Amino acid sequence: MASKCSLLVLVLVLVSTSILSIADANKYWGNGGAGGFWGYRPRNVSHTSNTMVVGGSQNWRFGFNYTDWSIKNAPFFLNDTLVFKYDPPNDTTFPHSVYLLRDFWSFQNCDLRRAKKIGDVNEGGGEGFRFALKRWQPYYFACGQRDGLHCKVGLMKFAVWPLIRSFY
Ligand SMILES: *[C@@H]1O[C@H](CO)[C@@H](O)[C@H](O)[C@H]1NC(C)=O
Ligand SMILES: *[C@@H]1O[C@H](CO)[C@@H](O)[C@H](O)[C@H]1NC(C)=O
Ligand SMILES: *[C@@H]1O[C@H](CO)[C@@H](O)[C@H](O)[C@H]1NC(C)=O
Ligand SMILES: *[C@@H]1O[C@H](CO)[C@@H](O)[C@H](O)[C@H]1NC(C)=O
Ligand SMILES: [Cu+2]
Repeated sequence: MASKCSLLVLVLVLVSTSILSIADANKYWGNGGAGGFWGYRPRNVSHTSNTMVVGGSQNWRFGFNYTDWSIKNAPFFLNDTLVFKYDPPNDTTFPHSVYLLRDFWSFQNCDLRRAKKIGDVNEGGGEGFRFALKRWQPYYFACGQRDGLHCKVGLMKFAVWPLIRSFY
């Protein structure tokens, strides 16, 4: 009899815990599904698009791991805007730029031969160079300075494939 009672108590505890966790999960998922899902970084879902400074407070510079940054700041959505901030060159600062590489192979190899320059060395000053992810495609970004050295050695490259927001 005693053991039946404690079994009943145990079952009740288990049931109520699971009800509580379901309620918690609903609260968590009830934000439209755009945040928190599968470890995604929660976002302000009332925004239709986000603007992000590439590299955060590190801006666009030699030696910061932008692959790592892009993984930690994923996912990106269509119409999100990336902002590249880099000082215009002078006697003391090194120039940077922003190129779109053509394909994964060029991205892997930092091959700039057929790349498209989208932000030149003077465009990263002030509010920075802004680029909207308008299309559902992979974007391969890289700094084009020193014939790929900034991309290769300086880690100034990353890839993003923006998601369609309404699906998430
Ligand atoms: C979300 O964005 C809206 C509109 O910009 C703003 O009013 C609101 O305070 C934001 N909410 C959070 C939690 O940041
Ligand atoms: C940059 O970050 C990526 C992802 O976290 C990691 O795999 C890679 O080893 C890092 N590269 C360097 C040179 O630290
Ligand atoms: C992106 O923005 C344009 C206008 O700037 C709009 O026409 C288009 O529907 C938007 N696309 C998405 C997926 O939000
Ligand atoms: C070069 O640019 C940096 C960053 O904008 C600035 O701090 C520095 O004073 C500039 N140096 C010269 C010589 O203009
Ligand atoms: Cu650079």
